[in-house]
Amino acid sequence: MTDHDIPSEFTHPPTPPDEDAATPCEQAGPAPDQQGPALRGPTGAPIPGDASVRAQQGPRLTTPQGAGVADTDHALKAGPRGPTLLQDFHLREKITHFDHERIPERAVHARGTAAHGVFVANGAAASLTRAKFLAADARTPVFVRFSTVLGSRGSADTVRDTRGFAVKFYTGEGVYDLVGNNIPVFFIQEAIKFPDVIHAGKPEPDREIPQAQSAHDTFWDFVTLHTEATAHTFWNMSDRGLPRSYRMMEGFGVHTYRLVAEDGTTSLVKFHWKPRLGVHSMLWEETQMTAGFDPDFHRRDLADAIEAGFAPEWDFGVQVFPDTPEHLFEGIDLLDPTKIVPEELAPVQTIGTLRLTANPENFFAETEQVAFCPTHLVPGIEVTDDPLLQGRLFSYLDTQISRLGGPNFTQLPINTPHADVNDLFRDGMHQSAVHPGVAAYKPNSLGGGCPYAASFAGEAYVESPTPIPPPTAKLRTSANSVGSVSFADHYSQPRMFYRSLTTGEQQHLADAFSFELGKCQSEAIQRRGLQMLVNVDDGLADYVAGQLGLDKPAPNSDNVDLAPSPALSQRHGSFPVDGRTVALLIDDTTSGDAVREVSTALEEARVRPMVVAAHGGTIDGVPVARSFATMRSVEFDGVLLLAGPADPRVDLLVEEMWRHGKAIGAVGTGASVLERAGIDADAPGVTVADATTVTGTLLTDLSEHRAWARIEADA
Ligand code: HDD
Repeated sequence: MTDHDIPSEFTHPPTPPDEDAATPCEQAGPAPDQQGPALRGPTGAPIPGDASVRAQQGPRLTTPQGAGVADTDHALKAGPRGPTLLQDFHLREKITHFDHERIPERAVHARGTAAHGVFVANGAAASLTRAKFLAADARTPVFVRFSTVLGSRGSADTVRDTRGFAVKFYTGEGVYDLVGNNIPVFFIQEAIKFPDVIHAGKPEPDREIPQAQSAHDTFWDFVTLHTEATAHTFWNMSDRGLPRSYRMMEGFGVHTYRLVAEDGTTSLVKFHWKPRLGVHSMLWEETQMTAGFDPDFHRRDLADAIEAGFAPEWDFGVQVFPDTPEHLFEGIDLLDPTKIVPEELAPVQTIGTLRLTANPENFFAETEQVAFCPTHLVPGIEVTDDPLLQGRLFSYLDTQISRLGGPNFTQLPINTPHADVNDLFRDGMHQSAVHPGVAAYKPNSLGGGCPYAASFAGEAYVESPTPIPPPTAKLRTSANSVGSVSFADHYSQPRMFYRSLTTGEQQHLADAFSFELGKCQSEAIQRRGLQMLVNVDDGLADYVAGQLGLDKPAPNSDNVDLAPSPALSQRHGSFPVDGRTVALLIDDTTSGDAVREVSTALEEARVRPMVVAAHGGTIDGVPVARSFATMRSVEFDGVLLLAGPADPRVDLLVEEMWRHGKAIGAVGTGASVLERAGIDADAPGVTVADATTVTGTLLTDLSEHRAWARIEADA
């Protein structure tokens, strides 16, 4: 074949442009709809400047070595229809890189989402700890990752599960990681049992089902045999297992930690994160619908709220206890991670505030590659002998080495400390630093003796001397190894938790047990589940036994009545409505001005209006956010009916919002939807009036989370 037989589109290289012409990219430039969003730096703050500095978005496509690529859509072939040539290094490099794009997902907490923010200390902890980031007015950049525990990376957000709440503080004294959960107790007292509880909770190994669910035999087999899991199981079955939003979730450090003050005095603390928006949960039916309608609901909710300027905030607090050798407070063993200390006995003192202000720029680089380790500590914060925490001190570094491909994961930008690093660690997989000099050892003279040891009195991390209980023997049983009977008490705190809830909350918990145990195939496991329940509360066991069609067993443990802790219920107070969404239902006759007026009032109250209509596009100049084909009630916290289009999807929207206790308002013809659905216009959380009155009432209803009085007898 000669050159003139080859069609011009296959000639290689393509015909060069004339010398004076600009490069192809400069010729074309980005189209108006291809302009990138604002640039953000590692902390999420916008970077001013030219979009061409953004990694990978320079004007010219290149190979990884920087050679220009003219055609990335066609492989080099022997003739127009011939086989592909091995010589095409761009083809091979492009596909080889793609073949290696995935890293192992986290063994637990694989599904997560994260945000950048800032932590500001109020100084209240300054007398307790020498940690400088807790001194008055200290501001520390943070990266926070929220997660579910059991599901794979691609699983739904709204499943029933514990949620991870991991905070990385980039302090001037090194990175401090507080790797906590939204539930203050844990399934096990000893880390050695972690593989057991996770193997039981993860999908069953023969068919790998169910995904991201605890409603299956292996989970209930384990927790009913291993009764120290009762407390955590109760929290999981309660509304805490179904958060409405990561923004409305409490966080807990779970373990007791030790704070060390400047003068060496120590105290024991439990860490708490309290959301300014209140603790709020979804209803079970909502979570099921959302998992199908929008499996990314929590991820989207957090990112949208931050992008819209509704930075979520949490107060950081500590419960403080005297550091005694017994580690006991009011009879509660502080080294037992299956126990809480009620806030009524030890109030939570606020020591600072966390504010999440920016979304990650790249999910993989930041959210996926972030590596938390409970061993990332700063001077002034120490671990205790809690046997669960002690095992975690080993596990996280170990897992990062296999997950992130070697020991240099701390050099990944998201993990890089904001403090000088002079560790003398060298080489290893994915080493990206170019360390100069020869003296990677101590002592040395060739490096001028550097780095010097940090001073004990100043910046060094030095464990404070604490008494070690006399080792009488190597013991494996928890109760003996920490010398406390509290470890053997598995029911008094779940009972206290249950009795601290409102009747409505208790009913949710009873229904959750009925569902989960009902999904178990083994009757023996169901019976053990009832045994667990009757040891906590007779009425609860009675209800679930009825649902399962089994007899209620007799308790095999005494019911101990601790004082209820009202702080454990979610049903109190009213809260800011920041970032809540309200559907504005309109039709083709609705005036654009009327919609804009209501939207402005909602936006001024920091609520997000979303216009819903029969079709997309615009109506009288108002852009439609959701058509009837793309909306479902679970996306909204409230609805304002500005029109009453006759459509079964509108009726369904309002019926679901009614059933879920959401705020409903109607203006003018909008009231016809309520009439069709048989909804009482005077019911709690329902308002029919003029636009101004309805908007005001809707905001009040939103601040109370739901119209509880409509859906719960005792609210
Ligand atoms: Fe864990 C991840 C929280 C006990 C072993 N854990 C992980 C994450 C959170 C927690 C929030 C996700 C961090 C992220 O977003 O990247 N884990 C807890 C809490 C525990 C706990 C609050 C008890 C109070 N964990 C625990 C034990 C062990 C582990 C007892 C092992 C002995 N956890 C891991 C892990 C993970 C992890 C396998 C998986 C991915 C990772 O560490 O980075 O090492």
